[in-house]
Amino acid sequence: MTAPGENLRVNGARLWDSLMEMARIGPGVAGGNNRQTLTDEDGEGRALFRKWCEAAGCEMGLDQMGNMFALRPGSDAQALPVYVGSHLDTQPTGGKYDGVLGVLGGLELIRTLNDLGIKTRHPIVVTNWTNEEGTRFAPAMLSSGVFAGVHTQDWAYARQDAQGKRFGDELQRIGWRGEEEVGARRMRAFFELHIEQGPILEAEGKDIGVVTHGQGLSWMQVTITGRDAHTGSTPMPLRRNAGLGMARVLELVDEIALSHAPHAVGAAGHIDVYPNSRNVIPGKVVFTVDFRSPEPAVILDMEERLKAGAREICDNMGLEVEFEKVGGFDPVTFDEGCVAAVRNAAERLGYSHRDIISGAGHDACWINRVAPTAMVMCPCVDGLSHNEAEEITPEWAAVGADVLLHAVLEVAEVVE
Ligand code: HGY
Ligand code: MN
Ligand code: MN
Repeated sequence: MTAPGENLRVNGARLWDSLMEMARIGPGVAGGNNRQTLTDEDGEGRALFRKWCEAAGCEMGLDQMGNMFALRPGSDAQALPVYVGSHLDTQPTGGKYDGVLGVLGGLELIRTLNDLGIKTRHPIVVTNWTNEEGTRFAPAMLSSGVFAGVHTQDWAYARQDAQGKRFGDELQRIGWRGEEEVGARRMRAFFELHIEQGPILEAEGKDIGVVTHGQGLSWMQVTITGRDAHTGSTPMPLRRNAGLGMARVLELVDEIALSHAPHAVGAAGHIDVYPNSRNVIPGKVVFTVDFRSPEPAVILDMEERLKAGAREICDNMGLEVEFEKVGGFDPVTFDEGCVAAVRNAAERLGYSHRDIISGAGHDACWINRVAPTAMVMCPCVDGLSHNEAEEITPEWAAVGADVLLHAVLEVAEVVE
């Protein structure tokens, strides 16, 4: 088996065109995307991805969570496939590249092998994981989690969005519920190409992030209950203001995360205020605290201090408080062999690189439980993501896809 030549590169222009064409589906209001999971726009994006994969000679598989698997046969049908991929669903104010680069970078890998007539012993499969973002249906990485045995399919099907719609019903409605059993597939390895979603690679002028670990995550949903009352006629001492209670808890969240500087982070991105009327003191608020750290003990400490501190704040204000863990996973150590394949590829291609810990969660974090897994990262402008202004350069996209291609070929074994 010979390592592929250094001059083997993807077609960066074709990759960029595909990214721009996919970005036209589910446009946001400020140049990004709003292609939330299991919406009609998600269905449209899936159809376009399937069309492209079939045009590239792939056979499309679909499982009962709507995970898509585009198979390029290898010379040895018995060899376990090497999987690549990420997710096509976006945040409501998402960028054009978060997840999409990993799916279409995988497709570009197939297109390049087709162009050059390169055969591999192991089959190669490009994957689109359903509902990575977890924004419409919590938690994040829902379907790769079912695939890895972390969640049951029934539990996932019962997840509801803000309108009370069930995941399983919406998957059926858009026509992307497959028959294949979730998690039945066996993988030789899984590689995910993703934008960094942080500032390190761009600031250090590095082309590639060799992802050795992923930090852990905790999503704690907090419900604070006070009493709706008139904002004008209710004397201040008589108020039970759930909104004020939340404000004090959010201050505490910031304090807790900063106490574990420089790596821990904490914030609340999801906040519902009831009744959310200009002249009613909020009687109830529901918000989700997102804590992250590379160290499990730090995550536990942050969760415990949140609960103790929020209870004290609410007791002093005559408010009730309840907690529900709605998402979470431990820090991840990726497979050394696959990480080395990524590092070797960057070296061989002459791209600058550095080891990095992923700040964001990815499907790779769950798939790492069932297959040797690694990630390739490219920089993004100002480290900005989960924002419609998310931006990368065509060069960064192509370099990331080149490294993905060479890392996969090292494991999938090129045959003469
Ligand atoms: O939340 C995350 O880290 C990922 O973007 N879903
Ligand atoms: Mn992502
Ligand atoms: Mn994301």
